[in-house]
Amino acid sequence: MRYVELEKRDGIAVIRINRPEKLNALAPEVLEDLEKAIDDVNADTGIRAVVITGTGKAFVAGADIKYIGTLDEEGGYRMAKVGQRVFGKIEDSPKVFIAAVNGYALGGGCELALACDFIVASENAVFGQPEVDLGIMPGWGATQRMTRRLGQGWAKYLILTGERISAHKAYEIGLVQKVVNHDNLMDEALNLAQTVASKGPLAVALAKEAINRAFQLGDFGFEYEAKLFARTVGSEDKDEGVKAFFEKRKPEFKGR
Ligand code: DAK
Repeated sequence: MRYVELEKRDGIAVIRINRPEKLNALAPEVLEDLEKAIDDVNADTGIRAVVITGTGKAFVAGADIKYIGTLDEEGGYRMAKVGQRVFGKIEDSPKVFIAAVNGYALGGGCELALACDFIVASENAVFGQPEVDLGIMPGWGATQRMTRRLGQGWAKYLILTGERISAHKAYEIGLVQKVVNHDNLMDEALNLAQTVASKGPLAVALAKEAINRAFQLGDFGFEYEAKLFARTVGSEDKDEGVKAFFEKRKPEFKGR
């Protein structure tokens, strides 16, 4: 892959978007490489958690504006569908994805971070949905995922004004889960990845699924939670977790 590096160690994968000369802007070929990396980690049963980050001073400074300039309405729809498919593979994955935001996360970059389960930000990070400055609106999920995460007030504020906000402001409004010293960003993100990777894999995957569906299911969400909960209670992982608790040792989960 030309624009994305993929490393795996001890059950954790790191996907690094690597087009620093254009601030990691997501041109179609970059998105294609990102999809390949996501498909790879999703198919790898040895991987439990994934950290996505960027090379240089940007996480991702957006979709590629040069490419956007070439699109007509039909091309715009196709582009929306490709990005939504790729980001959907993150959201729907049974593995935990963490965005380690090292710098600019604008437009499609902020949408990529929003598709991840947690966002850990360097204190240098800048977030925003500046599409309206270009006369367009977000097309890779921000109107939906940001609204679900932050509520309509902040989603409208950020998407309709295009204002760029600091990591600390992003933390204050609940967009970001942790703000850390820039030099510690990867260590903090990897620690968080290791924490979730040490938990019951089935429990983590099913809890993520139930939370993902919280806004679609209405009251049926409680029934859905009960069904998924029952699967975890009937699992070998539960037997192991309970046994390990009383034996005062770390559990060895198998994900079933
Ligand atoms: N696309 C293409 N190139 C970009 C880019 C981008 N998003 N962002 C930066 N670059 C390029 C710059 O043009 C420059 O290239 P050269 O001039 O060196 O050839 C290089 O990266 C370095 O950028 P700067 O020289 O501007 O660097 P600075 O440090 O001065 O400024 C900046 C950094 C992040 C403040 C600035 O680059 C900036 O404002 N960039 C644009 C950020 C932005 O507006 N991002 C949102 C893009 S819109 C859709 C789906 C998705 C989307 C839209 C539609 N449909 C399905 C239809 C998503 C849209 C977006 O993401």
